Amino acid sequence: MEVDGPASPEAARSGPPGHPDILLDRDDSADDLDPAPRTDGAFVSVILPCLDEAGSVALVVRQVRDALAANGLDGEVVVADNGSVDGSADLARAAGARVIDVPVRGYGAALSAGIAAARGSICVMGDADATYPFELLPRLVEPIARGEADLVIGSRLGSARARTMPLLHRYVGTPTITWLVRRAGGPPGLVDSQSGFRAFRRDDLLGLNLRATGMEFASEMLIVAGRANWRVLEVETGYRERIGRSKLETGPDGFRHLTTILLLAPDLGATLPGAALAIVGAVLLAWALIDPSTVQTGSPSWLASFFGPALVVLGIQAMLVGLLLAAYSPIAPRRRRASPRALLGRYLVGGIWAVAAGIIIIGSLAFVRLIGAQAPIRGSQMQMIALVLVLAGGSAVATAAIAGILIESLRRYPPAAPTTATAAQPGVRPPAAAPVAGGSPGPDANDAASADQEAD
Ligand SMILES: Nc1nc2c(ncn2[C@@H]2O[C@H](COP(=O)(O)OP(=O)(O)OP(=O)(O)O)[C@@H](O)[C@H]2O)c(=O)[nH]1
Ligand SMILES: [Mg+2]
Repeated sequence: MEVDGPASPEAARSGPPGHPDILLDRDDSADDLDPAPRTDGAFVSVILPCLDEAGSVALVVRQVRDALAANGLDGEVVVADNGSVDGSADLARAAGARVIDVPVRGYGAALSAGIAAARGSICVMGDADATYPFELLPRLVEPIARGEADLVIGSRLGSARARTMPLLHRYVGTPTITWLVRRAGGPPGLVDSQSGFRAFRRDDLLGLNLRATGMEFASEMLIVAGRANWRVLEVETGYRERIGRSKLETGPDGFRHLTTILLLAPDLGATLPGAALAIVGAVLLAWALIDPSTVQTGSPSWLASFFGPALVVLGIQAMLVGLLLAAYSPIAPRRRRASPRALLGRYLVGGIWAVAAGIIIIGSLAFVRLIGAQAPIRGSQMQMIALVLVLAGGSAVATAAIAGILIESLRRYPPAAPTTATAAQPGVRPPAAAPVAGGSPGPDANDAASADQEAD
């Protein structure tokens, strides 16, 4: 599948689509690791997004530094903080991390800025709450360094327990979002889309030009990478009980994941569900029209006479939104589709015709009664059709009008460019940091100059 937006220029080197779905053993001990990981001397930056993790961040920084040193890896720990009020930044710095203060709040914003500021050619991201086993770092880094994968994900589900992950997340939230991510273009065999333990090449990731600022960053990365044919490898790493309070808010964060998927895949989020609703509604509506007992309260077809029109109208509304989003979304999969302007024109014209047809039907019924003629056969059913036409048509006109006004206002008054460290592009020159293990940065580590804010 082709990405409409700015996919990684490195995607082409990934070769043909292929997503090896290898799950390593579920033992999260480091015993079975290669004692001398083959990483070709790459400099590794481990990015820890951090918001009020005073209870764990220093421990995690030390764990990462130990893992780097134990495996003979050159590297650094970058803590991306934005707004911690519990002294996390100072604790992280004292433990040996380079702390960057990101002006835009949110998990995704922090990670984007951290990755942009990284010195390493290879980046690993992981939480600052001591849930991820950083001693398994080589499992994530090696496939990237050897060029065997573009993205390695440490999967948690195999060993997740009720105490480490709420059952709602384990059995409902994560599988549902993972299914949607796969359907929206993410890696086909993906199991754990919500793991925050991942490794990739810094420049490849920045080339994806991710925009999400919150937790939905996790889904966006997978969908955009999947569409760019990244080779994604999932390895079982396990998941530990968290230290401190979780920052994940099930409702709002789940909603942000869903809206991200809707933006990236409007067909999946709106057009197809809308079409399904409209078809079910049309069947019910047909039943209600055929069955003469429709208007008798309590009869089965009476229910059909309510749900039929309702589902048809709601389904059409969802389809209209999906088609419009697909037409305007710079990131939705490219396919043959009408130009946005032509589509709005069709909505307007089609909507006006539908409203007019509804008014003609209802007007005819009223006229017949007015001249005292016998009530038309199936008058109530015809009234129902008129109502559906007016509502669906009015919906199309309203959608076109709102979208048209919004688009025109954005054209005339474009929003100011964000002043954010997340506006990261390949080539950003990050600040220097003391290497953790070994003396020199990797061959492709960037120079020291940087526009990023480094809190001292
Ligand atoms: N800088 C920054 N970091 C954040 C923000 N929200 C969360 N984080 C960090 O991102 C990591 C992931 O957040 P968590 O609260 O652990 O979310 P989670 O891992 O999905 O949920 P748990 O399984 O409960 O840990 C943690 O290290 C947080 O401190 C934020 O707004 N800004
Ligand atoms: Mg966590």
